[in-house]
Amino acid sequence: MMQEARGKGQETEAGKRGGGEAANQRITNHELRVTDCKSPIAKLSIIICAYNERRTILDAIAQASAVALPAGWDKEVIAVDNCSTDGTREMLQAVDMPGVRVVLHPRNMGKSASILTGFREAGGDYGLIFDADLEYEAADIPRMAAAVTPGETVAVFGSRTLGGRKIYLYAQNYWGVRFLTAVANLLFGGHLTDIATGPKLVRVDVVRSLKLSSHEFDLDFELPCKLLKNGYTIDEIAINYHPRSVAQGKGLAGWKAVRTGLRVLWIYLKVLMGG
Ligand SMILES: Nc1nc2c(ncn2[C@@H]2O[C@H](COP(=O)(O)OP(=O)(O)OP(=O)(O)O)[C@@H](O)[C@H]2O)c(=O)[nH]1
Ligand SMILES: [Mg+2]
Repeated sequence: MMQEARGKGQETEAGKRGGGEAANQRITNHELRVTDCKSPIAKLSIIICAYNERRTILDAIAQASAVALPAGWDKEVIAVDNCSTDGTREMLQAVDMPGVRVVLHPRNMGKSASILTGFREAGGDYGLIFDADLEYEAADIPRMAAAVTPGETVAVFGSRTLGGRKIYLYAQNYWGVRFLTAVANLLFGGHLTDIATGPKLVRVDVVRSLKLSSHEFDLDFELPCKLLKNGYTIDEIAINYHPRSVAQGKGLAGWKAVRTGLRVLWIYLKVLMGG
């Protein structure tokens, strides 16, 4: 088992690549320097994709809605239900909060399709993918926005491994992501530390300009590959991560994780060949 996720082994110098001696402290908001942000006004669309997440969906929306972004930033929350069958859909139908929009897919169309829907609906300059299962922290959203220089920054990814951290529950997941990240860097000339991370903040117009797949989870990997292939820079900051266990519903484990890894290599090949 890997190092326990909550509260250990995380880099303190957030926003800096390869911070080296990661102190045993979790990343906290006091390091934000939110007020230092020189950004002019920009809007962030927080995209929450949900499929059978009734335990966490309302918390995820409430937390995303409550985040205080750096000065000059506006925000909206877009929740996309991918035809959940566990009550998530009904919970979302009842959501009536200012700044929150709900989109309901007529059938399960794959996680990638939910993300594409979010970016299509986005009224912001930047879109940020925030998972509904709360494996990631809403508190990291302002930190990601603070890393943006509007007009210059194209993408900021939240990394779970920046600074040498190993905040995974399962060694297989950790090494699998390390391997897939290294291969993508090699093929597409990137310097990523965590290609599979959930929180990806990307300029909306750039996402819309890329031909992205709506199949299964392909977009998670296709997006960074296509950004790099098109010459865009992806910045990273260290973020917190609380992986759920298999007992808590984690899907990516065991043979499924191996099959997923093989599929990701196939996605890389397709992007390389121009697909
Ligand atoms: N699995 C799955 N997730 C979806 C789908 N549509 C939207 N999602 C959401 O996409 C987000 C990420 O999916 P997860 O299944 O947690 O992906 P993951 O974190 O890589 O895998 P886990 O290890 O299972 O947590 C969650 O908020 C899901 O609810 C879908 O069709 N399938
Ligand atoms: Mg998850």
